[in-house]
Amino acid sequence: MIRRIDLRGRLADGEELDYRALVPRASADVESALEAVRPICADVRHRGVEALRELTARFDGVQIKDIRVPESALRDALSELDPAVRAALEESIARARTVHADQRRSDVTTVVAPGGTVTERWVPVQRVGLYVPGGLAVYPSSVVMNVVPAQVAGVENIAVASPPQKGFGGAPHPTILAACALLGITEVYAVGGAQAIAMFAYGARDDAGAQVCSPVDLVTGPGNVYVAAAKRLLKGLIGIDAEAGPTEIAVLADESANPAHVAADLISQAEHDPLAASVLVTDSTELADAVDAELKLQVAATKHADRVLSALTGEQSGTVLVDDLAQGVAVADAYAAEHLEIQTRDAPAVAARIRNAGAVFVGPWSPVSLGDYAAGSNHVLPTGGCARHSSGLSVQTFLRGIHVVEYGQEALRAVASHVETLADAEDLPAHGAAVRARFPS
Ligand code: HSO
Ligand code: ZN
Repeated sequence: MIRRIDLRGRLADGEELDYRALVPRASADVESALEAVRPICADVRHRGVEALRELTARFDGVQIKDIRVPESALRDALSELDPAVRAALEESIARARTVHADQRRSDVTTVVAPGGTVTERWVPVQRVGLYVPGGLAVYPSSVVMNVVPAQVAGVENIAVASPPQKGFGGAPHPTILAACALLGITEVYAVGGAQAIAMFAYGARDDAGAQVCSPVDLVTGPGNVYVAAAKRLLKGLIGIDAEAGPTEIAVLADESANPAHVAADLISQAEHDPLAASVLVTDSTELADAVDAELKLQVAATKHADRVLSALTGEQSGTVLVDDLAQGVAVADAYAAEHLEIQTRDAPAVAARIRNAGAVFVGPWSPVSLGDYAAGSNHVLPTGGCARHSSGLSVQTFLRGIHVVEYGQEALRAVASHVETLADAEDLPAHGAAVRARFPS
């Protein structure tokens, strides 16, 4: 059911393989969503809450009076939350806090020369907007993954937006509200899609001119292609984490892997979206055949079989057959998966050779679903090959490192001639003069 890309023997034939062109990957189409999103952002910018109400009626089919969810609704959602879900969310939050606490940065002062220091001071972003997607599923776990690093970084002002749900009186899903309440978040908006990103970027006023949502400095969180397009459009005015695409899993496996587990993991991420990508990279045809057989069995029995089947049979998914694990590592690096599982003999050693991945899941007992909910790691990760240059959400996402430069008179004097020389070399003599003015001879 999943297509095969057979790379075996091709290196031996002397071929040079461009793995990035050979691995399965859907072409991202954020560009074509830009035109649809541009007027939406302009409308929110100019007409604020009024525009948000109209866009929400048009895109979500929900009439909302207030875009802001009352705090009482957050408290009610928490008190009505299933105790087992509450316990699971609490565990997820606790583990995420433990891991993210270790990402805190401390200020570092470097003495560059006698009397001359540069301090890197880590300062949290002041106000952030966290986007939690709705769509085919609801994601209280993504509330945790966005909020925890922001809170650990020390962000003072955190707002959350999530699409209103038809069945819930125009509020986001109650489990999302409950997760916000558990984390102490009180500012939540029932707004989704591109319009939510525009609301965060521009802020929004009501008809009477009252500020209902203040603009934020940074927006994070995954979303659909319109959310990604709005982020691209508004980047600069606001900071963004990444333009998230559909979720991806790659599994690098040898014949020691359990095919039932590999198939289950490929299906687990295919469940997100018909456009999700599931990629198996293996040097064992026996394993590939066994995974195929397992996929047939398991897809038939899975709840969201339709979208799983679309994802697995789409051009973005496939099994890549390689000569050996060394080539498997090269393929995995070229693919740069959002999630990469290593299901091989001596998995930690193979994992240590990986350079490009959003997150790596090592060995038979670390499935991606563990990381989605309760490993302590973050699940907002780079997709579409962006793991070649970017990391997932972390405390660092919410911090800025400010260089604080402090030189005394003698320290400046000691380096003044070099500053002047470089200023002259760039034909910017006023730069040199600014230093010389301090040392009249
Ligand atoms: N696998 C998704 C995150 C998620 N899974 C949320 C379940 N809920 C992207 O990393
Ligand atoms: Zn997932």
